[in-house]
Amino acid sequence: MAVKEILDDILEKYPKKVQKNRAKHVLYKDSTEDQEISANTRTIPGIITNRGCCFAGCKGVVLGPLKDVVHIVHGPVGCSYYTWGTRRHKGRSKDGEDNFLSYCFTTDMQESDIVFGGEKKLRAAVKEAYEIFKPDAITISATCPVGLIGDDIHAVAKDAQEEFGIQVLAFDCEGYKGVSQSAGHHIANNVLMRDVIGTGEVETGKYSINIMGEYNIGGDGWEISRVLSKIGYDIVSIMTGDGTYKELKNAHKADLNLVQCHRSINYIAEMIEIKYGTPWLKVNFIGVESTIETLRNMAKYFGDENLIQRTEEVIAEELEAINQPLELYRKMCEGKTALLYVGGSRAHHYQALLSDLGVETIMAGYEFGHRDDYEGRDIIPHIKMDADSRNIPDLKVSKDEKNYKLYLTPEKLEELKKEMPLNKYDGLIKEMKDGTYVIDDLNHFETEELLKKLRPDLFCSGIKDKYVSQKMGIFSKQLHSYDYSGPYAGFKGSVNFAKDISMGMNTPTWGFINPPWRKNPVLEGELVEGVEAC
Ligand code: CFM
Repeated sequence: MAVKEILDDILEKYPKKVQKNRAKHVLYKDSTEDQEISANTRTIPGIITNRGCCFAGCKGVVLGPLKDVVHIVHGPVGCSYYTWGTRRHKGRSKDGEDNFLSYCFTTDMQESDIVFGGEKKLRAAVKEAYEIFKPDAITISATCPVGLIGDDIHAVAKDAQEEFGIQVLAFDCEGYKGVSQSAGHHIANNVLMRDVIGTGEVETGKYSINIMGEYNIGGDGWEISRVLSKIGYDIVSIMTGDGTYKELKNAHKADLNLVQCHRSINYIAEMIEIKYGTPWLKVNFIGVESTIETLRNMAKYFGDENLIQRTEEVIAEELEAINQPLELYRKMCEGKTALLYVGGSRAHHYQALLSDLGVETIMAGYEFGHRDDYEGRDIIPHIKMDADSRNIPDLKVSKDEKNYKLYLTPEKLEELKKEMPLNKYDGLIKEMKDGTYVIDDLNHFETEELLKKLRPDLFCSGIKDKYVSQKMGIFSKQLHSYDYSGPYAGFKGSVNFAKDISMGMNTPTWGFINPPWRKNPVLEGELVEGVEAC
């Protein structure tokens, strides 16, 4: 079904210049060749892209879920609203703890602020927020106009910090800075690394871990935490889903860092190891088999017989609870095909879960993944610094003599590296079978072409292209928001996902879709099977 000519045919429809550019971002998997892909470059102007912006990556993705912090957006109200409820930041607080997730804070910049400057308004907003909510910390995120007119958000933050005696952190994350969300992740994470992590003094328990790159979409973080707590892990902090500023301050105390979304956080995991000695393990809690492998690797890292045994007990218990429903849904999913196009890591992670269900991924791509997300971590020294990387201030860290500690000897660590993904990850390309497609920064034109030509049973993507697909009669499951469902992580999450996609792919509704373009004689040969043209 998948043939290379399909890609060539799509590229041929572009003007010559665009064709040359896009050819570097698409790939037909062939394991007999050393394949390279171009990634993390700016979108061609005029193309309808699915990407978000730098501000969305900073405020919307990394900072937003921290529930005990007031996050002020300095900019027009739309920017604040867009990064507030849409990503479904879920956070529960214990009695007496702050939770500001239900509030949307903004300076609501107007034209006059753009002309005369918005600093005064920002100062007033920070003061008002402090006086009403008395949070432990406030963040200020800059949007495009702030950078263009040059408001000094750092001066405002510094003054407020002195006046109110709490941390006020400012982020230069204007939307246009860098390629899509991944630049924003980096800007947010660097400040958290520099000013927050390492400032706490809480004592940690046995088997202490941080869960990094987990944002609790649809409650994924809760499901992961449930299983880890059941085994006996002490979760020091989650960065940042259902996370808190208070816990994040102690992140340097853990004995192991788990990295779920490596795109958004691999460099911080690396910095924590340099500064505090904590190694990181690449984990994947999406999929039953991958969750089991992750749990076994974790137990092996700590090397405690009781923990290893407890891990096996919990795996057995969890499997017993899900095996029957999963088997039922597997029968409904077996043999189906999927296209995956999501931000920077889910197009990779969800292949594990789909494969558990017998669904084959025939195309996968990232909105803003870097070459290492596609080709594996070994490629990092060979990636040229692009112009956009210069927008992200380079943070250098060194050993913190007071807090540096090693859980394992360097020799033991090296030995374990041969057995598990410690401080490394393989890219998406290795995961894909020969004859499948890998496409970076897929745009709307290519999406439509691929859907028509490949006719998958499932298209996993986001809101911007969900209905393009469904109007063609192809079920689409949003992997960003989960279409208000979830959790999809861990054991129980796998059943939720299996149920949702089984229902979605098998509903007879698709047979009733009769879109107007079917009248078009050019497309008539490309009808979804079993549907009459109108
Ligand atoms: Fe990481 Fe994410 Fe993703 Fe990402 Fe995102 Fe998201 Fe995503 Mo939407 S942090 S890279 S910027 S896993 S919001 S929780 S689903 S694009 S694939």
